[in-house]
Amino acid sequence: MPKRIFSGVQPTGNIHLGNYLGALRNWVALQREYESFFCIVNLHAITIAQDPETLAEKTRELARIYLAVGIDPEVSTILVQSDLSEHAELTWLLNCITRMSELERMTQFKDKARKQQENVGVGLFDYPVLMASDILLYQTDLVPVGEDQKQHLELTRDIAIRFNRDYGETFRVPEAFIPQVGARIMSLADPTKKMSKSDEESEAGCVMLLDDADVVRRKFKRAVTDSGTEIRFDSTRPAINNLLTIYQLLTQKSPEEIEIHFAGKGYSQLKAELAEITIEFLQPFQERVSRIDDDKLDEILKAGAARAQLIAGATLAQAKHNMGLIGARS
Ligand code: ATP
Ligand code: LTN
Repeated sequence: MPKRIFSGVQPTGNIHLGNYLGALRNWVALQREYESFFCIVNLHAITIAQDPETLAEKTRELARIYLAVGIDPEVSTILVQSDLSEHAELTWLLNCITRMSELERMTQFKDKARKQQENVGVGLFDYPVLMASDILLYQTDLVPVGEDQKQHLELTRDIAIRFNRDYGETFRVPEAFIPQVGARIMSLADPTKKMSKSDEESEAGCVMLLDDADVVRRKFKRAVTDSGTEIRFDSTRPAINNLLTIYQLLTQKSPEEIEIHFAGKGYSQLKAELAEITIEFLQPFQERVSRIDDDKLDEILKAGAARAQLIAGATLAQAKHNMGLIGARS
């Protein structure tokens, strides 16, 4: 069987440079080496209340973003999670072998639950099991994600190993693919926090892929910097390190080249250059987003769901069979 990758992004808020540099960019780079499935995880999105109309719009916008960053629908499968009932159905089976204590340990749940206060939904608690179902349904080998998803991947592996042990070999045990550089892009407004689309306070620190040039310039201009003046990669200076990491990934230059380029220059020059480099990347990308027509998008998503269903359906049937979930004989 060919090696497979699977990954997903939630169609909530606006997709930012962190999502691109930590995840999407690597999907594009890996898609020709692996059989690839890229999902718009709208069932994950509803673990926090969403406005239905906005969610539907954001789902299609995210599909356009996948295409415009370079996911090629001829070689990769793009699917919307709710188009396949297998994701929710496998979640139920896996719920029955997952422990409360495992989910209580998830740091993303703890962070998000804190923000929700008394309105923490059962879905938010169960989020990692739905994610495990996504991955295991496709017999995935590799899951390209940012650093924040590492714990969820470890849980997915534990669930797969447990299921295989208790019910016989059913799922491939996946591995996380976390990039060495860019796995955790920090907020420009607070370099101790990751760039995040659901953190409303840090909107100023989050460069969105659909931001226009002036907004991008303003956000970089206002970026927090550390004390000191030297422009060097230095993990003890998180603000400058973050700006340089973004620079490195967008220009593909080596850290040495970048340090030489900025020797004797100041922070304002770095910020100004970084803004222009980002805009150069974003403008053609945004043009591609606006050029994808609705009918073409429908066609891609329908074909994606059909292709995905073949694999997801077979895995789910096997899992049900192995668990003894058999009724009328056909
Ligand atoms: P939220 O903050 O609302 O949870 P998010 O910005 O983390 O959202 P997700 O849809 O949860 O976005 O994540 C999509 C992908 O982007 C995941 O693979 C995640 O690991 C990656 N990612 C998210 N934020 C960053 C970041 N700051 N740096 C690198 N990768 C990131
Ligand atoms: N939880 C992930 C999104 C996600 C995902 C997946 C990523 C849902 N299902 C399967 C990889 C594989 C996040 O990025 N917040």
